[in-house]
Formats: sequence, structure tokens, C-alpha cells
Amino acid sequence: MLYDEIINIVTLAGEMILQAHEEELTIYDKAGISNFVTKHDKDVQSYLIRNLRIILPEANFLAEEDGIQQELGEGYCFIIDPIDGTTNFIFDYKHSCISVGLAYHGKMQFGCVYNPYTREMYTAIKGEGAKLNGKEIHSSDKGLSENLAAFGCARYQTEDTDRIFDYAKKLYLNSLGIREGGSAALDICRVASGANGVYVELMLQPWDYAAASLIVMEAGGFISTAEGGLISLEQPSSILAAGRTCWKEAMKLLN
Ligand code: 2AM
Ligand code: CA
Ligand code: CA
Ligand code: CA
Repeated sequence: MLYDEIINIVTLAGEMILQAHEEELTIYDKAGISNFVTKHDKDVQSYLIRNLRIILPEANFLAEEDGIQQELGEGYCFIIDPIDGTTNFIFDYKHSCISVGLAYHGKMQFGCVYNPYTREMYTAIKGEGAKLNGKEIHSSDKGLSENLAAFGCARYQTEDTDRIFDYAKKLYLNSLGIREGGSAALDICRVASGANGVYVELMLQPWDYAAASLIVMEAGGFISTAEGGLISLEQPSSILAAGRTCWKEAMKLLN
């Protein structure tokens, strides 16, 4: 089965991330502050693409590193972040993941997000619900006052600093507490499992949220832009992901 094969490939790629900590990391700077890439981001991505090509040769690839950004287009397209949470990876926070989504004619069909440190594999198939390590998960249906709230504020997003901290303060004052995890894909998956009631970030790329967007929807949650609009798989977007009640409350609170 295609989806099981994708899960196997992603699980094996997770071992590469664990193994990487045995070596000295080679770190490169991309443009801006705290925007790193390592040899391992590139190696994991190459491994994924090489193996996913074998199981689905006709698929396009939209992936973070090395400018592998084909059109989403007609037919299949894998949307890949080889390491989401590279800064966490560099500092050995043990909170990073591999994100692999599969779109067909521009719509998400399958998504998996894998944290190799905890061996947590979040998966979703369109129309069939979301799972964590094979067990069904559901987003929270309680309100903000009974939930944790997560936000993301990567250090390169300097022009949006005031806005995201204004959001964080509002969430802080209206929830059980705020969290900043450093991996958008894992933050969104934690909305899917009900660990986070809500998650907001202002500037993300499709590979950060493609797989997780299907996982949170299939878990019964919502994902939109911060203003409540439809998210795009073709261009950067802000993200507001939440359980249904939290989503309505966050929309009122933040807009
Ligand atoms: P990354 O680790 O794959 O780069 C944390 O706030 C989130 O922001 C992470 O998911 C991180 O993904 C993402 N991020 C970091 N640098 C980014 C950049 N230059 N553009 C877009 N997203 C980025
Ligand atoms: Ca990056
Ligand atoms: Ca990312
Ligand atoms: Ca990445």
C-alpha cells in the first residue's frame, strides 16, 4: 500500500536525524537571523526524494532545501520538509520532525509528520481520520480557557514581531498558558491530538503545514490563515489551526 510505504520511508529517514547527533554538525546560514540549514537537512531530503520517486515515479516534488520547488500542478505532488525545527535540531532540543504530504490535483490526500526523538508518527488519509502511532486522534472541542495555546515566532520574521507578540499576549490571557515549540508541523499536529487548543504563526511555507493541515482537519479541527481565509499550498501563509471552539474564539480575539 502506497501510504504504508511512505510511512516506512519517513521512519527510516528519522533514523538519519537521530544518527546525525553522533557527528559534528555542519551548519550553513541562509538569509536572515537564525535561519540555518545543515548538511542533514539536505541529506534527509535527498533520501526522501530518492525513495519516494521509486514508489511513485510520476510525482512532482515541492521541498524546502536546494530549490526543489516544482509546480503543485496536475497529478501527484509530494510536499516535503526534511527537518522541521532545524534550530531545535542544532541545539539538540529533541523536538523536530519530518513532514511529508501527498497532494493530488492540488488537494492534500495523505500526510505524515514524524518526530524521531519520541517516535511519534502522526498520519492522516483524506476522509479517513487522523492517527498518532495508529490510534485515532481528535482535536479539542473545549474553549480557550480550558486549553493550552501555541504560537510560532521564528527569529527571521522581524517585521511581524509586534503582531505575533500581541497575539501571544491575548492567547496567554485567555488560555491555560502559551507554548512556543519551534516546529510548526509538530505544533499543528498537537492541535490535532488536542494537546494544543490553538496554534498561530504569521509566516510559514507550504512544506511547514501541508501534511499537518490534513492531519488537523481529519482530527476534526480547523486550519485557516490568521484572518480566517483559505490556506494555500502554493505560497507562504499565516496559519491559525485550532479545535472548533478554540478556532471561533481565537478568530474573535485576534482579529
Ligand atoms: P524550519 O525549521 O524547517 O526552518 C518555527 O517558528 C517554524 O518556522 C519552524 O517550523 C521553522 O521551520 C519555520 N521557519 C524557520 N525559518 C523559516 C524561514 N526562513 N521561512 C519560513 N519558515 C521558517
Ligand atoms: Ca528552514
Ligand atoms: Ca519548516
Ligand atoms: Ca526545514
